[in-house]
Amino acid sequence: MQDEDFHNRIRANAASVEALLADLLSDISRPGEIARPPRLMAAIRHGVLNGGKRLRPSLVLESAALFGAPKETALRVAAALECIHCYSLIHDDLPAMDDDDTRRGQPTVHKAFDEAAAILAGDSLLTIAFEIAAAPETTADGSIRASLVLALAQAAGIGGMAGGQALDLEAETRQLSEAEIITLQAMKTGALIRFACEAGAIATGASEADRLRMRRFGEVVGLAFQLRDDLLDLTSDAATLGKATGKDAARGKGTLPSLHGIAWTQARLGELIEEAKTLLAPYGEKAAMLRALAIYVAEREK
Ligand code: GRG
Repeated sequence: MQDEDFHNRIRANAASVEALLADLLSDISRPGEIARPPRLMAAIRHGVLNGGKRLRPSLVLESAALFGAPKETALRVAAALECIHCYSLIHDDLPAMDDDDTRRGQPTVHKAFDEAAAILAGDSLLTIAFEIAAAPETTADGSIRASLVLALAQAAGIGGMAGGQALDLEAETRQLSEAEIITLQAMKTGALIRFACEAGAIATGASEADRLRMRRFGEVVGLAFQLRDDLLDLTSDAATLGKATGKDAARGKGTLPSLHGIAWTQARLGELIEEAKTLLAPYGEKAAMLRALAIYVAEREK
């Protein structure tokens, strides 16, 4: 696939999900709601409609396209997942967690508004994600909606992202073993990415074999995402020699690139790209975009 086609498609994916998110997160109340507080909605939009890469939505849309899911289903699942991702970033930026002032080049939600607004914006995004997935507009098939909601809950919850964040906070007080680091990362960042890749198979009621194949593909992409993220951090910390904060240094000790070095990490990323290609091989050219996304995740510069 040509670079230009890939980037155009990523941009189109992002634009279509952002248009739906803007609609779903507008000030206008939906049926079943009593009212939408304008300041809460403004805080929510500040945390969502602010220029993320929309990687997870693109993975959902492309896995859905591979299995022939209706576009509306794919877009709504992508939007639901991005709401959960944005909630996690808003809460992660709070003083009780990572204590960050900027995100995606703008003030974090608690800086632009206040801490209570950021907590409530995150809570609301987590909740609306399930409302979006569970609504009949997602698909008329109730059992597929239930499967999507279940998988989304498992990815976001105790055994997924929230549990991974808890382990990550523990890592600030003690050195984790390599096995613990791998588990933490599979949960904290891997679980949502795995869901994104599996979503197309779930949304179309694909065979168990297809679902498991896409689940493994998602694990591989999640691992590559984290390794690349940690490698970018390691090389930018080295470039800013000694400018890393104590918190950055504590986190840096808990990554695979910091344990094994840059050459090992690059070799591992190469292996993961190969595994991703092997997993997608049965789908042939139909999986070209997912293949390109796996490579992009492993090689991206930001
Ligand atoms: C608060 C329950 C809870 C969980 C937070 C994912 C997470 C758990 C925190 C994010 C911390 C962080 C910056 C981790 C590094 C990897 C990561 C998830 C980066 C952000 O994802 P991108 O690069 O971001 O896809 P954009 O802005 O493009 O959406």
